[in-house]
Amino acid sequence: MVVLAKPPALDQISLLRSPEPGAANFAGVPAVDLSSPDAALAVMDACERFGFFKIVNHGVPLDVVDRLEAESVRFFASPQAEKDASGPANPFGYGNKRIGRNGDMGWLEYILLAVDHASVSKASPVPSSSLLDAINECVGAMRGLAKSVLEAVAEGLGVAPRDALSRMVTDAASDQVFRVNHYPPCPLLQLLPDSCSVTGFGEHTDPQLVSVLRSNGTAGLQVALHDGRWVPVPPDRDAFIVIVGDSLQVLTNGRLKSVRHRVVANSFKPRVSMIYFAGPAPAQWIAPLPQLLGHGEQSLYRDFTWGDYKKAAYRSRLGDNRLAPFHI
Ligand code: GA4
Repeated sequence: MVVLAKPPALDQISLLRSPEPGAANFAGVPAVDLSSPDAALAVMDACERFGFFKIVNHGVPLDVVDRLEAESVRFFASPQAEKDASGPANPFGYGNKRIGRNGDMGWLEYILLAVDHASVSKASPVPSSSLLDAINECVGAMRGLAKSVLEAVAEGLGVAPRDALSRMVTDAASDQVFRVNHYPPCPLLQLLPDSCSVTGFGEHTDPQLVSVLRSNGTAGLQVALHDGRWVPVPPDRDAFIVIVGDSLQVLTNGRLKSVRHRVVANSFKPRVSMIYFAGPAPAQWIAPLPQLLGHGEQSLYRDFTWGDYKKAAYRSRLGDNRLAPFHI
């Protein structure tokens, strides 16, 4: 057995085997133009086959995302003591390496914020007003994309009304979260064998309905295909990535499946990503839409509310299968 000596700074962070080169006859990340007439079909097809896709031609002005990227880079470059003043994240605020409350660690720092309606909640600490303005602009745009995606999913599933899913996340009490992640370069990676990567953000599924992500031009995001093979998602500054979450899996009675994803650190380039997580109101029942249950078909899950699920999620480890205990 080969025992790898980890450089001390990586002590608590797990190492991964990189995906096999060319691990897939995977044709690449499916791209969907939400303004095209067949968008609903394309969204459904990508969600069913892969559980993720990228939105191109989305209409979000690039300066909106560029501004948040620049503000984030500025914040993460500020002195550690200033950053620490907005943390430690519990769960909201500035976080450094620690993810959640149960010992998960990654090679990143981040800001995690609660969103009320379409802007950051007054209760979430944001380091500066210019960063807050930039985040709020992005929240508005990415929330709009999540809404359009969920409308397309409803249409693709043949569910009426068209807002049957999207209204869960636009509801005044909906539980939305926004995070900005900064993965600093990890030069120590060069001391490890080529087949090894350092965990930036460990593998997990997102608990919400959908997540909308945008990153700078640095690679790192990887997604597990339904057959378990990991594939890299090449960075695309001009696109948004959509990821199916656990709640949408249950709402569709497993027809769509949440997708495991992770981020690996890069030795030279910093990665900055921003993600909007579209969750429902705490009292919302997460159960298959009645129109999707055929005659005599039963739910694959026992009924629970988003509040129940979230409570359970915060007791779990990042990589746990959080839906397993709800399976019938
Ligand atoms: C994963 C998706 C989102 O980033 C997040 C994460 C949350 C956190 O970072 O506080 C969790 C994780 C995420 C799922 C399980 C729990 C909670 C860390 C963790 C170990 C903000 C979310 O909603 O769930």
